[in-house]
Amino acid sequence: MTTTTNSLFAQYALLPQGWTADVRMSWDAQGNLTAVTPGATAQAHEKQERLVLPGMINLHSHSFQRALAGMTETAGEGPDSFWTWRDLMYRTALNITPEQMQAIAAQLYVECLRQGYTSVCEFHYLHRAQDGSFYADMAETARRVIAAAQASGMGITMLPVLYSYADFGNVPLRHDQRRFATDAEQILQMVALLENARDGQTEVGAAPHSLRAASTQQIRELLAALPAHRPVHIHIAEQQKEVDACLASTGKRPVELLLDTQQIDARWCLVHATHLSKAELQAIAASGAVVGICTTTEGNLGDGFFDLPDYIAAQGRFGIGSDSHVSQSPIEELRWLEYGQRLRAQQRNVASLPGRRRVGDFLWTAALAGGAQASGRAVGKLAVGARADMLVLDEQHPSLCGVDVSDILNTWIFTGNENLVRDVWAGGQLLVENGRHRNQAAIAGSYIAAMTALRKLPK
Ligand code: NGQ
Ligand code: ZN
Repeated sequence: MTTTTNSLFAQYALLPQGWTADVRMSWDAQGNLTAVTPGATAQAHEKQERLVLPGMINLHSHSFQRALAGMTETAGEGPDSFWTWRDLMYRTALNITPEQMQAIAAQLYVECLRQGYTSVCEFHYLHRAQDGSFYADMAETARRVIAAAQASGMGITMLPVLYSYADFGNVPLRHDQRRFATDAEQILQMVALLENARDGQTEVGAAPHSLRAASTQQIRELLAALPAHRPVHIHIAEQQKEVDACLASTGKRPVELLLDTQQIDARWCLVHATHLSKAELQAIAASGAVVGICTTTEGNLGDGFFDLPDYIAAQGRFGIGSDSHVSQSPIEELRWLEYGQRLRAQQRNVASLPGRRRVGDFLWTAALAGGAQASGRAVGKLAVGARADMLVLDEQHPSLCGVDVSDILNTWIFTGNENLVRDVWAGGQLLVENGRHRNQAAIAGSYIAAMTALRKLPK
């Protein structure tokens, strides 16, 4: 097999040890970095950039919900809540065809790539047809979402979701949850069906939806047969009502119950984990699991604040996700993560530790590490063996022009609303150049057609 080598020279690259001068990155035909060499000399023939950093991981996405963004912001009879939003979300979920799912996901991934995400973890639970039966291929819709990732160039961790119950105590699913219905064996079948989709850009894990939707026994069954090292994600403790229902049904809080009944370790991503006792927070940090914080969606749905200061002090790992896609920007996610904490504590510069005082750098690098771990893929760092996932910032933009490299992340994350990502590489492919994605027109065309059809349906 012939291996072509590609390379990029960066005047400054964000390496694991920090911003580093004169770095040449080379990668092979599979899109994996084969050399990362600081202190190099640029060659006349090679592509040269000023500011290069690893692409961000979006560790929690329900791509179909992109179709709903902006459509749930009108007050009902009230009071509106996460639960009333969920009813509206289910209505959209019931209407979407597999083709539309693919078109919507591709558009979302293009938007995310252009803003600096190069990987996504897709928490995928829309498995069945509108009538509640499986498609001829049980993994039909998961394949559609993977196809969307491929068309956009986004790296993906597909997480087929185990979803059996409507609430604690094995309450049967509601009629409007029929497209989600799966048991552990069916999820394992899907994982097996998707085995041949796995490559450098695609991984497959699994996700019990929540302790509301999957029983302790089912989660054990799933974990016992899932191939080792595959990521496992779960929604947990996102709403106070969920904590109360869990206590009423089991006598334990959700995270407490999870920790008591499953082996929680570094393969796990606990999505939201908003409502934690001090002991639960310490236990998650000690477990090595990643918390998936989805600030813009948590804000949109009124979930509450994650206790970031105590978690950071306990060396807890976290990453970010855009979840319902009210935002496709990692900058907005990280900015509001920090701002939420400032508003809550009436303090400044919360996301920091001794020796890691630059808040923007702390947030970006912590979210890279946590996101990479949650994705189960070799991403999130410019190092040999990792994917060649790189962002080039627009160093000519007035916000960044002349800014010392050590202030770049703070400036980017806390200044203005223009997109400062100029070029994006994922798996060694140049996908976004001068802000434009190479397939954006065709993908937007399919998205608009899908949305036009969906909007014509009776509400
Ligand atoms: C989510 N909502 O998708 O992450 C959940 C919905 C459900 C948030 N709290 C979970 N962001 O479908 O019940
Ligand atoms: Zn979610």
